[in-house]
Amino acid sequence: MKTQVCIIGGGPSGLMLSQLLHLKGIDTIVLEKHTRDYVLGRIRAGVLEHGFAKLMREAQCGERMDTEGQIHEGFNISDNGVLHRVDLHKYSGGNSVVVYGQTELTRDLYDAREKLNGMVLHEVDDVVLHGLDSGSPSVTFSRGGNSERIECDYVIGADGFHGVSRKSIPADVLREYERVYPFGWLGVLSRTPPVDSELIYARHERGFALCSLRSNVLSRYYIQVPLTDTVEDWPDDVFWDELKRRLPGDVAARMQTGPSIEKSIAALRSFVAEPMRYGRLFLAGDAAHIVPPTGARGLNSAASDIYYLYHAMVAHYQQGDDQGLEEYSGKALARVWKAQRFSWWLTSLLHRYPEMSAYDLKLQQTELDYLFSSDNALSSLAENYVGLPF
Ligand code: RFL
Ligand code: PHB
Repeated sequence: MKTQVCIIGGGPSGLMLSQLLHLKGIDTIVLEKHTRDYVLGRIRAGVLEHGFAKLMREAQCGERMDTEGQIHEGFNISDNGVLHRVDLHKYSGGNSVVVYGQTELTRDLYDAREKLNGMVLHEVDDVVLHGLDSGSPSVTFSRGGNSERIECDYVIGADGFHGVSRKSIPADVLREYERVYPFGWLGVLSRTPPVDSELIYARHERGFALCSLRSNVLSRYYIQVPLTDTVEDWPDDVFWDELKRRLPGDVAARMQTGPSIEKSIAALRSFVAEPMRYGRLFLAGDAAHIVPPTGARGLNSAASDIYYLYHAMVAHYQQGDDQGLEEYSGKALARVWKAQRFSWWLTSLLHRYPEMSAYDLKLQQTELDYLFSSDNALSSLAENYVGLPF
C-alpha cells in the first residue's frame, strides 16, 4: 500500500490528525493494534480545554461535544474537609473547560473517519518502522495472518506510551526524562448522578480523591491508592466508604452510590521523550509524553502536538514549506514541559506521599493557604488548567 502519512495508533491523537489531514486532501492510513470496541472501552479523560474543542470542530467532529458536553467555569478544591471554589472564568479572563468523555470524542472521531471512508486498520500486529532517516520510509505489519507493507512520505507515532514508534528512535538520539509517583489512582465509573455539578479535587490525610462526571447521570470518581493495591482489594462498598471519608461531610452525605460499571487502577507517571522528531518520524501525544492525570493535561497536550503537526503537514504539502516540520519538536516540547510542570505541581499539592515529613506537610499546607489567599496564584492555576495558548 501507499499513502502520504502513515499514522501508528488509533487513539484520539492519531484519529484527530488523520481526520484533519483528510479534510485538507492529504492521504493517511491509521494502524491500530486493538479493535474499535477495545479502544472505546478505555475510560480516561473527562476534561477538555477549549483549544482541544476548537480542533474537534475544525475536524468537523464537534457537533455532539457541543450539545452533550458541559461547560465548566470553575472547580473545587477540598482541603481536609473544607471546600474552596476556583473560579476559572474570573481568574482566566473569561475562559472555561468542557467536560466530555474521551470515549465519546473518540467515538465521534471514528464515526467521522468512517463517513469519509478514511482508512483505519484495526488489529494490526508486529508493526515495524523502516527507513526513518531516509527519504522513503515504510511500515510493515501483520493483519489476519498476512504480512503487509505501507510506503509513505512520513510516519506519525501516535501509539501511546507503550507503542513501538518511540522505541524506533536510536538510543543515542533519544533522551527520556521520567518521574514515577509512589501511588496510583483507583477510578470508578458509576451510573449515578454526580455528587456536585462541578469537579471536586480533595486533599486529605488519608490521600487524594477526585469527584468528576461524564453527564448528569454518569459519575467518575477516583481515590489515591498504594501501587501494591489491586482492583480486587476494593469492592464497591469499601471504595464508596473510603471516597466519602476523604470529602467534606456535607458532600459525603449527599453522595449517591451504586454499582461500579468500570473500575481500574492507573499508575501515575511524568515522562518526556526528546526530540519528538527523528528523520521522517514525528511523535505525538502519549507516545512522547505522559503526565499524572491531576491537572487534566494529557489529552490536552496531545492536542497541541496535533495542531502543530497538522499545520506543518499542510504547509509542506500545499506550499512546499518545511519550516513547521523543522520546528515541530522544539515548539511542541516547549508547551509539553509547561504541562509537565503544572501536572507535577498540582499532584504534589494534593497527594499524600508515603515519605512526607512533618516539614513537607507544613509546606504543602502553606502552598494551599497561599493559593487561596492570592489572586495571582489563583490566576496562575486557572490559566494552566484551562490550557496555555498554542
Ligand atoms: P492513546 O489514547 O494511548 O492511544 C494510542 C493508541 O495506539 C495504539 N497502539 C498501537 N497501534 C498500533 N501498533 C502498536 N504497536 C500500538 N501500540 C499502541 C493503542 O491501542 C491506542 O489505541 O494515546 P493518544 O491518542 O496520544 O491519547 C492520549 C490520551 O489517551 C491521554 O493523554 C489521556 O487519556 C490522559 N488523561 C487525561 N487527559 C486530559 O487531557 N484530561 C483528563 O481529564 C484526563 N484524564 C487521563 C485522565 C488518563 C488517565 N489514565 C488512565 C492514564 C484520566 C486517567 C485515569
Ligand atoms: C476524569 O473525569 O476522568 C478526570 C477529570 C479531571 C482530572 C482527571 C480525570 O484531572
